[in-house]
This record gives sequence, structure tokens and C-alpha cells, in this order.
Amino acid sequence: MTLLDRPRTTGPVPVVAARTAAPVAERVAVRPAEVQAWVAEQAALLEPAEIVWVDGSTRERHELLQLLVANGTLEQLNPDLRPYSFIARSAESDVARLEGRTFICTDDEADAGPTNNWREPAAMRAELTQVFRGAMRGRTMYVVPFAMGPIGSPMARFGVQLTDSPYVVVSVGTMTRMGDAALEQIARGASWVPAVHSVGAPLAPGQADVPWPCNDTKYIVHFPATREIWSYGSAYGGNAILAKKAYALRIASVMAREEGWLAEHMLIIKVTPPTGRSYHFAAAFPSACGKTNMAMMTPTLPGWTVETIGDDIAWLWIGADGRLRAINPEAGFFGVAPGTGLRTNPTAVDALWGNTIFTNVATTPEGDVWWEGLTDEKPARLTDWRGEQWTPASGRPAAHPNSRFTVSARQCPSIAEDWDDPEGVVIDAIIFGGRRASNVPLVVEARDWDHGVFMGATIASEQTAAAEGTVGELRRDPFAMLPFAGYNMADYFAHWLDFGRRLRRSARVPRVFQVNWFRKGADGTFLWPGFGDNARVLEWMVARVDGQVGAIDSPIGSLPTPGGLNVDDLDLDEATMEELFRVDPEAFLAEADDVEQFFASFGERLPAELQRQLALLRGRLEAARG
Ligand code: GTP
Ligand code: SPV
Ligand code: MN
Repeated sequence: MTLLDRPRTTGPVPVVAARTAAPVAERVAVRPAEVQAWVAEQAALLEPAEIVWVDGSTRERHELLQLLVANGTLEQLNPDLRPYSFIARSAESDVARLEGRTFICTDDEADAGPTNNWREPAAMRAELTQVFRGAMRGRTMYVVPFAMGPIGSPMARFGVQLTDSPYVVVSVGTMTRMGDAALEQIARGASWVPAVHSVGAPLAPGQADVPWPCNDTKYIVHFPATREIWSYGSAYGGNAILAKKAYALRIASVMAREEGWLAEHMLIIKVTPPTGRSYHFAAAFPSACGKTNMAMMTPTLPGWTVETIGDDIAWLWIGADGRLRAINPEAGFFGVAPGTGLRTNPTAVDALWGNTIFTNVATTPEGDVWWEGLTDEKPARLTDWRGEQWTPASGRPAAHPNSRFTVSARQCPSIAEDWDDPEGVVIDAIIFGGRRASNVPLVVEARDWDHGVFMGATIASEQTAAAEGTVGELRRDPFAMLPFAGYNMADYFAHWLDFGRRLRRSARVPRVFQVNWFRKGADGTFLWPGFGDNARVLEWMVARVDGQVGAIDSPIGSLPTPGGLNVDDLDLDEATMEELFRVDPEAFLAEADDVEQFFASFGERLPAELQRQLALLRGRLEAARG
């Protein structure tokens, strides 16, 4: 077996996306003058030793992977167990998104709003010029053109990321449509977002590199007016794969507001009941709150299928037919590893059979990967995410809680045939969710779109390891977009309300639901089995969409009638069912006080409709308290 096995050519699912490289002469010809001028300008600032234009070919990916193994950034896993797959162990200081170092630079601070870190653009530019000067010395600067959304879709958007991290290049290669095809669209006149990324670790002549170069000083900076992104010091996930959160959410949310569409932190699924008629759902849950798992769900209900369209980001718009449509702008999954197991998510486990880059998981003595929840039984001996020896007695997690896998969407066995349809899919319902140990019931339906916007705007969730901060701490995470809205969140709420008005004018308005898979009992364990059993909640939603079942009116929205939720074959006693759906008016009145405070932070800018919804909620809660 050679060190780097070529991707296998036969198997149950396609190997790395087959891309064909154009002949070199042709590739050079396609480089747009505007991009070339920008690259030259940035090179003068960044001072890289070399510039490489990335073409997106399989051969190029292979060479980059070889380079990363030689550098020690990646280690190849045992090809007999995990073909053509690799593990990266990051620096201990570079393991998650950094919200405290994420900035929105607008002329007027109020345009960034109270939920964003604002910086004055000229001052930030001056600061960044200092920080980025010579940042790529001794390193190769990669020019990485990419498309978000299927090329040819009216929704496709383009960008070019400069980076000095080959690990980031291969990650962008999986997560986007990277290379010549995107550059060609730019050459034909498509507008593009410039994104500059450096790990911030220049090399002096002769200086040895480290496996995971990064810098203790970090910046993830957005200039919405000029649609620019600048990222420094990190090579981890959303900090560095700038097409993802920085572009497809923060910058895209600004574009979407101007152009009348929505850029959202949502999964998209296609649900098919035994009747054979399919429904599409888009669901927004905060980071590490269940999107990838729901997107790849294996329903426990006989005859039901759930297919994957996207697992993290959705771009939604009103189609020519007046219906709400959505695409997944990404091309791969950057998924949370811990908790992903054969029992919880066999589809994801299947998708990871090979051609996968793992970051900060543990490895077995046989050269395969492991993380908490992959198997029920812990292996006797592992190398943990830091590279240290680990046994079950070590008393610490073997994999970092925010360890991740990076894999192509095409490799997912549940990927829908039309997942990359340029026209997107028609959305029948929108779901908001969060991680709430108490108060919030398993499922509740909004009374109408505006009430649904109020639900989305007031979602609170316990913090996870996906970003810095205290895990478990409750915070408002409106629309799961707290870290991702590129403009004032109050204006974002107004945009959602306005979008509803436009939907009402032209066609059917999707239903809106709120879910909580994470309510806990007095013993601290989850009340609801979750994962594949979440299909039972989808079954109720489908029946609601079709107008086939009634609901109980509660102060916070419509709940399933007794027996309305199919819990056949589940071992749930009466008391558990009651607790899953219990709506405590006192607890929700306290929530309402908290929401009032949250809303107050937006001052005059908060849409009056949301204050009205809050007043209505309080009225209903007080009536229920009796
Ligand atoms: P990001 O990629 O950070 O945006 O996260 P995500 O929203 O895609 O979350 P993901 O599906 O990766 O789930 C995060 C964690 O929640 C994992 O450890 C899962 O095992 C766990 N989880 C997901 N769905 C459920 C569920 O229905 N019930 C329970 N108890 N845990 C779940
Ligand atoms: C999230 O934090 O919501 C993620 C992971 O999807 S990252 O790409 O790092 O933002
Ligand atoms: Mn996410």
C-alpha cells in the first residue's frame, strides 16, 4: 500500500467528485483581469513566496493532500479501514469559531446592530493593513475561486479566497464548487466577493513550519458595503473557510436584504411519507443543535424517507411561481463528529467511509478514527485529539467536543437526487429550534407567519462547543443567526416580516414550527429519544401542512392533540408525554420578561409587530394563569 492511496474507483457511492482539469493554457486564459489585478495588489501587501491559482482538479487535490502529509498537518488514516482519509490535529487555541473576534464594519454603528461587534471601517482597514503586511512571507498564497450554489442557478454567487493554508484549500474544495468552473463565470462577468485569509504565521528563511500554523491574534472581519472578508490567525472551520459563514451567511444576508431573498443558517430536507408525495422543510437550529443529524435522519417510521438537500445553510427566495424556494449553496458537510454514531446517525457514519478529512477527533492504534458516541463502548486505547495517549480512565474527552468531519455532499447516501437543482426546491414549512433543557415543548406551531417570525426572533439556546464561550449558558439566538447576521438584527426581523407580506401576496405561505429535541426530565436525561424518532414530529407537521389534523390552542402556539403525535412502539409513559408538552405560564411569563429586555436592546429599530406579538403572548399567558 502506498502512503497515499488513489481514491477507489468502485464502491457503493461516488469517490471524490470527478472534476476534469482544463489544459494549462486554457486555464491561464480564463483568469479575469480584475481578479488578477486584485491578486497582485494583495500579494504586494501579503508578500507570499509563491502564488498558485487553484483549478479544482482531482490531481491538484491529491498533490495538496500529499503536501499536507509531508508538512505534518495531516496524517493519513489506515487506507484499509478508511480509504483516502486524513486526520488533522489543530493547535489547542484554534478549535472553534471565535465570535468575540468576528467584526462587522459599517459606517454607522447602528447598521451592525447591538448583536454584532462593530468597528469603524477606516480604522479597521488601517489595523488590518498592519496585521496583514508580510503575513504570508515564506508561504504559498493560493488563489481559490469558488461558487456558492449550483453554477447555472439564478441563485449562484461567486467569490475568490486568498489563503496561505493548503488545509483550507482542500476544505474549500469539499465545501464549495471550487476552481476553474467558478473562475470562468467570473470571467464572463459574474460579480465576486474578495476574501483574504492568512493563518498569520510568516516563515523566515530556513524557519521550520509547524503542523498547524496559526496566530494567537485573530480577526474575522466583514465589510458589508464593499462585500469584503478578511480573516487572520485561524485555520478552523467558519473562521477560515470564508465561503461558509462569512460569505454564505454574513455577506449573503446583506445581499439578500437588498435583493429581497433570505440567507439562513438552515438545513433543507425532502420528506416522503408512504403516500409518495414529497414535502420540503427548512430548519434553523443554532450551531451544534442538530441540523446535520436532522438532515441525514433515518426515520423510525416504516415507509417514510428523509433525503438530504443541505445541512447548514439555505438561500431562500420567492420563485416566479410565487412559492418559497431554497437551495443549499454548499457542496459538502463540515459536521460535528461527537454524537455521530451508528445508533444516532448511521447515514453520516456511512458517508464517512472514505475521502474524508477529520479534524480533532481521536485515532485508534489501527489507524482509524473514534469520537465520543461513535460506538457505545469506548476503545481501550486511543490517541486523543491533542496527540496524547488516552484510555477510558483518562477522565477527559478523547475527541474535542467541536471535532468535525469534512466530506463531499455527493458521498452522503441520503443525498436527494435533486439536491443541486439550480431552481431549488419548494419549501412547505419552516422549523426553528434550540437546545432547551426546560420550558420549551417538543413541538409547537406558529399561529401565522408573523407569529412564526416572533418565534424565530425569540429562540434561546444553550451554548455549545461550536464557538468560544461557556457551554450550557442560555442565550437568545434569533433564527440561529446571532453569530451570522451581517447587519442589524432588528432590520433582519423587519426583512422577515416583509418577506412574509410578499409571500402572502403571491402564493401559499409556509407553515412555521418550533421544536426542542433537548428537554430534560428531573433525572437530567433527555425526555425525547430524538434522531430518527424526530420523524414522528415531521409526520405531525406533514398532517398539519395538509390540513389533516387539528391542534390544541396554547398560549405559545398550537400543540398536538392528545394522541395526535404518533408515539407507537416508543417506551414513553404518560408523565413523560405530559412533561414533553407542558407549557408553564409562569415560566413563559419569565421568558417574556427576558424577551422584553432583549428587544429593548434594539431600541426604535425593532419592528412594532414584534412588540405586538410579545404583548399578545403575555395576554394569552396571563389568561392561562387564570
Ligand atoms: P453546526 O454544524 O455547528 O451548525 O451543528 P448542527 O446544528 O448541524 O448540529 P449536529 O447535527 O451536528 O448535532 C450536534 C450535536 O447534537 C451532536 O452531538 C448530536 O449527536 C446531537 N443531536 C443532534 N440531534 C439530536 C437529537 O435529536 N437528540 C439529541 N439528544 N441529540 C441530538
Ligand atoms: C457552526 O458553528 O454553525 C458551524 C461550524 O457550522 S463552522 O463552520 O465552524 O462555523
Ligand atoms: Mn452551522
